Amino acid sequence: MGKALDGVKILDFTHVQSGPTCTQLLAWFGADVIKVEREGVGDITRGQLRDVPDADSLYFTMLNHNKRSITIDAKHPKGKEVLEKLVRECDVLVENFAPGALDRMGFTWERIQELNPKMIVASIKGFGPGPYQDCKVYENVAQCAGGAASTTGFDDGPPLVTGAQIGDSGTGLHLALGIVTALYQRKTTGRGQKVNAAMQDGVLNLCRVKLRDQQRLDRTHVLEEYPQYPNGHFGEAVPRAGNASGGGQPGWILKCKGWETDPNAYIYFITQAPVWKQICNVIGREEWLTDPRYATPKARLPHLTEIFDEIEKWTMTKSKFEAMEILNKYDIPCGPILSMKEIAEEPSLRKTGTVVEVDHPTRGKYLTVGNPIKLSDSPTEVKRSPLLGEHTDEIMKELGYTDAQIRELHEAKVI
Ligand code: CAO
Repeated sequence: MGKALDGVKILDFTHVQSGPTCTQLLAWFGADVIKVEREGVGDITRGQLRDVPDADSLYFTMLNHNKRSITIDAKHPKGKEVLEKLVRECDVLVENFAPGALDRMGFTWERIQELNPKMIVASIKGFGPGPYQDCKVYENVAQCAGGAASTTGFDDGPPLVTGAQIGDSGTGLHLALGIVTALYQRKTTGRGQKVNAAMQDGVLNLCRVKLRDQQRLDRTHVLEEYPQYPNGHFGEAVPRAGNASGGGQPGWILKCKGWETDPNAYIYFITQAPVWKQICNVIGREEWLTDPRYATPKARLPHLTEIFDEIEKWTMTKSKFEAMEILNKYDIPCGPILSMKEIAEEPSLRKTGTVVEVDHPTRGKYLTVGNPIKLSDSPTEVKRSPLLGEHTDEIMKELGYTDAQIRELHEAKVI
């Protein structure tokens, strides 16, 4: 079966996590992704956090599936010639260098347009135009500057970053959508365009509901679904809401049987209004149904802590999976706190290709997260990441270089 992006050629100048996430997605949808790496060095993540000596790290392998690797010294005149050929051949150039690095290499937007007016140039930077536009940025900087850290954690603790890589992988996902949109628009305009995704913007987009709450707080000086209500203090900015659900359906993380020794024996419990009756019945608090302090969602808001304490008395008598089974029967929305170990071993995730085992020539078998987006006509087959420069000769031949020229460029360490 063909793939959705068959025929699309990507010149992949990305490194570390944000850009590689984007191009990996495009590769999974069938694009030919040619990853350009520095001769002899490669993407810095190949050697970072290694668990197998001399083998590409999981950091690298898990972000660079289904790509081809070519090594080129982009600052050598002969290397630039190779790159110019690639610019002419490809549909999209994706990069996440520090601000200005691509220009310093000589590949300005104007130069790329001269070489290939149809080329789409997609970039991730830490910040958009403004006071921080020249800054180098990593994941947690973006989480802090995008509003995630100030709104994550507990009221009495410091700002917290989250384990979800919303700055890197989140922005990569945003950029991928920008690229396919630009490819679609090119069908009618015949022209390429610039696609920019700033990590601060990507994080803020994912924190949209907190900007919603900021404006509600400005107007009403209170956020009734936050744990600070009714006894705590609201300042000028949206506070950290602990494990509150952040929506119109109050929720919290509750202990389950075994919590004393298992750090993940917890369940997320949502007191959705339509199933309030079922919740009261399950935990044996039928009197709440008629008590005016608990009868309506609005009346319950000042009592949420007490309500969750009562529900927790029930969840503590069940394992998280037993609680799930009982609550699901009544359509009560809840979710077990799953450890990475449990996720890695979950058979249903293996079955859907969300968790995939891949074999690699130097590191052996490892698990990775497959494509989370499933297209019925373009199924994803996860192929191992390339070794450094594995496809250099193959790609050079496709560009029309002879064996003798390729040998010469190898000897000069240009490729
Ligand atoms: N041949 C020759 N030179 C190459 C090359 C190649 N194939 N590939 C890269 N280089 C050069 C670049 O041209 C650059 O040179 P100059 O500084 O002289 O212009 C140099 O390598 C370093 O590139 P960099 O500044 O992008 O890399 P860094 O490790 O110093 O910074 C990072 C990394 C991620 C902080 C920075 O790239 C960045 O801010 N990127 C944008 C935001 C982003 O994507 N961050 C998320 C990263 S994932 O957590």
